[in-house]
Amino acid sequence: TKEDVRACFMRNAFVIFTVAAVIIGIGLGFAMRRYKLSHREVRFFSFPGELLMRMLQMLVLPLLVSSLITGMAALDSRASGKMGLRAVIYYTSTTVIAVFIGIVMVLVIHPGKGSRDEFTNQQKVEQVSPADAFLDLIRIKYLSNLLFQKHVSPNIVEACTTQYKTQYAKRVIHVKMTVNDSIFSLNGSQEISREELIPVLGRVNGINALGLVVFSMAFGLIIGSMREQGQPLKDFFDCLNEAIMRLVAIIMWYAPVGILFLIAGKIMEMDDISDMGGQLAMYTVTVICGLLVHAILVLPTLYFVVTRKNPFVFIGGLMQALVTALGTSSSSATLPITFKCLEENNKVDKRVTRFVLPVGATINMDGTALYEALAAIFIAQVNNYDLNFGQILTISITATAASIGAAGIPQAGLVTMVIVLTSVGLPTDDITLIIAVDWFLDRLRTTTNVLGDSIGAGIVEHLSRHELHKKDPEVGNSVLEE
Ligand code: DAS
Repeated sequence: TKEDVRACFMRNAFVIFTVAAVIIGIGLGFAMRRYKLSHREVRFFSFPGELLMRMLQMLVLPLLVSSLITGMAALDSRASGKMGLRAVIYYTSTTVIAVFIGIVMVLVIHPGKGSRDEFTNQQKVEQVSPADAFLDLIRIKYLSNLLFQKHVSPNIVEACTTQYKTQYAKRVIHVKMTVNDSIFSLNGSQEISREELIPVLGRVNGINALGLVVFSMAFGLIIGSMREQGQPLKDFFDCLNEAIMRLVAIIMWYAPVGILFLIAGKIMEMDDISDMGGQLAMYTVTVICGLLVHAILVLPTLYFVVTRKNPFVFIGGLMQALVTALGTSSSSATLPITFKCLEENNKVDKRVTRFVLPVGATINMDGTALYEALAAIFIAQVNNYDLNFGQILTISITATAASIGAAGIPQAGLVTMVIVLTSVGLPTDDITLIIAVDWFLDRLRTTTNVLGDSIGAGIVEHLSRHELHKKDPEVGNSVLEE
């Protein structure tokens, strides 16, 4: 029908625009590198990208709450229980497989060959403004503080109070950070008060989605059990969800522009690939290989085995979300577009997406789990520290836990890696050794995370098809069935 043709054109147009935006963004970024803009000028240049991030992040909270509540209210507790169990089994198994792939890759390729001296001796150091150094410091410290350990872990403080310099960040930061009164002094002179710190904190503060997810699920189940009495609330949240999805439809037109500037801005700030040391280059290749094996081989195979459908057609419908994840490096910010792609392009039942996606985006991070296990073993290799089987097993468990603990915001996986390193006694300040390439690898693991969540929705929907199509006489027509 005319409607189908229009929908098909729109979907393909979006994909073409977004992929074109990535290509133009990369080209523009490399073209602008010759002007060597300062950090501030780059921030100004990539403002259209920052705008997209903020628009998407603004939608995440209301979308997460309304979709979970309507999703849970539409299912009776028996159906949601079965669906939830299937989702948890999927999340656990794919995360464990991802960790296994990460460990095998890093042990086989062994990117940390060579010595730490060789690694650290290749460093080139250049002074940066205290404000930029301070933002670096906050990103590392406060992400760990807000996301995981309810206090600034001393190891991390140690990492930044000693002079730390990495091959690519070219930053020498002398920082004295006193934890109690939260006064930071940079280079021994400048005092930065807590008042100045709050806006920066707000910026890096991830959405504590885990708590929100649990509340919304409980609340949705309760109003679902209230039957007619809860109908007004169900209708309200369903209407709120519908309104937000319409807002997402408008933002999606702007997404290619935002992604273009996000990628261009990052390329402009990127350090010269040419002087990347051999070990860091091999580490980057190892992570990319691991993520590709998981994203191109494991997840599509799992989807095909369970649903007997062509996984690449399903993935084709997700392109807009995958590219947004690549551009924003935040699975939470990508969530609105993931919803749109699954419900409109892949026609996944809304009672599944609204239940599975918000939970998945928060706790199911295959890319992050693979990355943290791999990076921890790489750091051990750089330190010529041989891990025994028990330690590798510990890394597997803590990398899985760390990926659950990481929020869907940029570089969360870098920060929760503190748990993994601490669990096997590795120096957590060695996180600074891999910061230089993290902005790029974060994009790839975020894309893998979003792919894992989306494939999970497709698999759970297929496994729950009986519950979804069976009318439960008590529940009657679910509010979501159109
Ligand atoms: N950027 C995180 C996400 O949004 C993943 C990570 O940091 O590992 O999924």
